[in-house]
Amino acid sequence: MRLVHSGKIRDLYADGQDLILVASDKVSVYDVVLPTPIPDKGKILTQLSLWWFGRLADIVPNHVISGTDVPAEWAGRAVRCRRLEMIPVECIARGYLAGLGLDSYRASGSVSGVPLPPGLAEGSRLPEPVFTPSTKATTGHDEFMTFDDMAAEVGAEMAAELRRITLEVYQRGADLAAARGVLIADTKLEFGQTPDGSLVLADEVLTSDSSRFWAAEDWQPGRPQRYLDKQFVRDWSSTITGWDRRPPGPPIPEHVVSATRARYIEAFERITQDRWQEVGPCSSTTQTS
Ligand code: PZK
Repeated sequence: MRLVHSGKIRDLYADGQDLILVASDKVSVYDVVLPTPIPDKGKILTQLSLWWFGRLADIVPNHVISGTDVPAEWAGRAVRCRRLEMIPVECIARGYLAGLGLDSYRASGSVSGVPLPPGLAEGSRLPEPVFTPSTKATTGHDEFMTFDDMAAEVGAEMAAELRRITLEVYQRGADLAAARGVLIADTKLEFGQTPDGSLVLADEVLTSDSSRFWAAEDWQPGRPQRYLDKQFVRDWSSTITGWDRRPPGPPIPEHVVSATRARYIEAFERITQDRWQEVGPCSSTTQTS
């Protein structure tokens, strides 16, 4: 299989007309990939993404061909998908204030040109979810663009359709997850087009790598929120003196790895209300205690 794109965490392969998206167990903090994997992370996020695609299919078609018809070595962590013409904009919806959205609010009172009310704090819930598209930077960090910037790039009709679908996907996902104890502060969606021009939801959806997941019971505006997944890695890494947050990062100790793996599983189980079960080439013959 031909590697067509290698990301920090995931890889994209071509298989005939199709693409195979493969999620690794790598984890990043402060944008640096650490040398120690979190066992099963790629499988957990892939299975969660597949679960969401099914839950969202009445809103928008998606690129998934199969979550099982993939090479055995990648079973559970790979998705066979349709090759699309990708839209060159990150479609982001935010329901809470964090990250670059918070930075932009502090600097200008707005995000992507959308004015927000005064007095919001880090972690505040927004009066209503906002669409904050950003450029797909080839180098460095993505930058917010206004709706008009986006319309100039993809056309006014397409921009309006992407905003509508993005907010609908976020609203559905955030409502469902919140009822199950997970706040989805924001999420990034990627779309592509089929040869006939219709829009298709691509990439991964509503995972903790494409979104901010917070445990609902710990949410408290006015401070940095605790992530439901990699908080242990962040907390531990902040105690490493002599790491300047540039690559290579330090190896993660075993107790942090296992606690972090448990949090990924907890997010999966809370949201899907299903038990995490290893999916793999021989899960039926894997020994369980
Ligand atoms: C596509 N990416 C981002 C994701 C990487 C890079 N269905 C599709 N058709 C065409 N292109 C893409 C997709 C999807 N999804 C996605 N870049 C291109 C990406 C994961 C790993 F290395």
